Amino acid sequence: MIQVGVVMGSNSDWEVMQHAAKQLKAFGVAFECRVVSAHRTPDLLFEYAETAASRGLQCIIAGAGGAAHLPGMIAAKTTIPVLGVPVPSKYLRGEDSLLSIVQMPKGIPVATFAIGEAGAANAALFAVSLLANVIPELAAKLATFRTAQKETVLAMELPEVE
Ligand code: RP5
Repeated sequence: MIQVGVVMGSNSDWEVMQHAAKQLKAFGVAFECRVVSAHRTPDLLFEYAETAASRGLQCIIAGAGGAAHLPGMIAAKTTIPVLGVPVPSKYLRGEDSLLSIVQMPKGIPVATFAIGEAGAANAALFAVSLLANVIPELAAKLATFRTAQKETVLAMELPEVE
C-alpha cells in the first residue's frame, strides 16, 4: 500500500521534487508521484486530497511554485499531514512560493520546508520520521542514516593554510 503521496503543480517541478522521491526510495518507503495543479486541475486536487486517507496515505508532500496554493488547498481537503515544498520560481526565486505556503491562516496547517532541493529532501526525511513512529524498521534506518551523516562530517578535513 502506498504510504506517502508526492504531488506537484507541474512536471517542471520534478527537477526539485525528484529529491523527495529519491529520499523516500532510499528508505524503502512506498510512494507515488503525481502532477496535480491547484488552479489548472482543481477537481483532480479535490479528488486526490479527499481520497488520500481512505487509500492509506500517511502524509502528502506537495511542491509548487509561484502563488503556490497546492499544499494549502490539499490540506483544506484532508486531515492527514501535508508537507509543503516551495519550488523556485522564475522571477522571485521561490520566495513567493515560500510565503504562499508558509503563511497559512490559523486552522489549516501545512508543514513548510526550505525552498528547493533541500526542502524536498527534508520533507521526505520528515515523512520518514512520521512513519518511523509506528514502523520500527524505519526508525532503525533513520538512525543509521543519521550516524552515517555524522561520520561523514567527523571525517571532513580542511586544507592547510599556505
Ligand atoms: C505552478 O506553476 C507549478 O507548481 C510550477 O512551479 C509553476 C510553473 O508551472 P509550468 O508553467 O512550468 O507548468 O503551478
